[in-house]
Amino acid sequence: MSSTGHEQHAMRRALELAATPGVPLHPNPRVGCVLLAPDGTVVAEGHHRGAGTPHAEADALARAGGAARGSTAVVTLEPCDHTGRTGPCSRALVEAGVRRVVLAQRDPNPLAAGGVATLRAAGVEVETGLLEAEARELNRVWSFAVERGRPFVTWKLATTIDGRSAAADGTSRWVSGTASRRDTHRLRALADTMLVGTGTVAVDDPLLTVRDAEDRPLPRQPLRVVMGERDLDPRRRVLQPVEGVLDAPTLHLRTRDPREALAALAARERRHVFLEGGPTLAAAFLAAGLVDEVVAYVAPFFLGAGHAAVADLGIRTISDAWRPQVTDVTVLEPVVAGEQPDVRF
Ligand code: AOF
Ligand code: ZN
Repeated sequence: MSSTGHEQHAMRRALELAATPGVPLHPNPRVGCVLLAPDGTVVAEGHHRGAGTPHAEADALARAGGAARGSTAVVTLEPCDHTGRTGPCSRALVEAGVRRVVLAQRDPNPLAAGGVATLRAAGVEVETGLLEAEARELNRVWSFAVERGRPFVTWKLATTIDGRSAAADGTSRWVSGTASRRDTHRLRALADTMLVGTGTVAVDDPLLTVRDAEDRPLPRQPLRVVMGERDLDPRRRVLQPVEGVLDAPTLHLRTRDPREALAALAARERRHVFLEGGPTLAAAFLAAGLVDEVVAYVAPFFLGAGHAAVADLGIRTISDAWRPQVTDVTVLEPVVAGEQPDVRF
């Protein structure tokens, strides 16, 4: 039997619940669940609120109480089959007397997958793949990270039109304007890890926090990670605690190898690295094929000299260029007509 109209409607609602604002993005996926009575009416709704809290199914079952018996659970992810921070949802659904389960995305996490088999073995009818593409998109980065066993890497750079990230004297603050700085903080907040190299810490002394428009740190901060063999000066700002924010201390990974660094971060359940490193670190990740997304801020200036955003990648001919696919171009600062020559991007 394929899904009913009620179930399709419920899955759209479950996707909405999963995307409830304020739910932490990582290390767990966003998941929503709707329990339907046999006549298609809603018995209860639930969603996951972050690692360590009940899963979406358990949340909905708790709200439904005895009314869950005989219901259909419509859930955006395959019910888990493992005891992690909480118990297996497959067993909880069976014990609550749920008769049928309709799910969107199979669980790509090998530690938790297997719910479908357990449910079917217990006589529960299971339908998979309803609105699967939407569910996958909702947890795009999480799915990537658990499938590959390493975090997704977003590389952010800010350059002039001629590809300079700083002037010859090292000054760089003006390269990214107010709008791009704000946009950077918006994107940092989506990641669970900020990564730079020891060189950037020595030269730029960044804070690597997520801040609001008034420059105040937000309550939830990504883990700050510095990679490289060099010792760090304990006075650097990245090593100082963030006032008013409880957070893990900055992690210093004494490795040069991006693959090793990502493995160490995967072991800490990190799903999304925001790479703001200097040219050496960027080149190392690019050369290793470990950049999954690029966010490039291009400031409408020319320098003609100065520092490059990325070090030598060994590319000597145009056909060997690294060519990521362009998916979005946005003008962040208003375009003002003036006396200067026009630039068209
Ligand atoms: C969630 N929320 O609603 C569902 C999940 O460590 P645990 O016990 O929180 O388990 C996390 C895993 O459980 C997660 O990676 C995913 O594979 C599976 N299902 N997780 O966080 C949920 N249904
Ligand atoms: Zn679960």
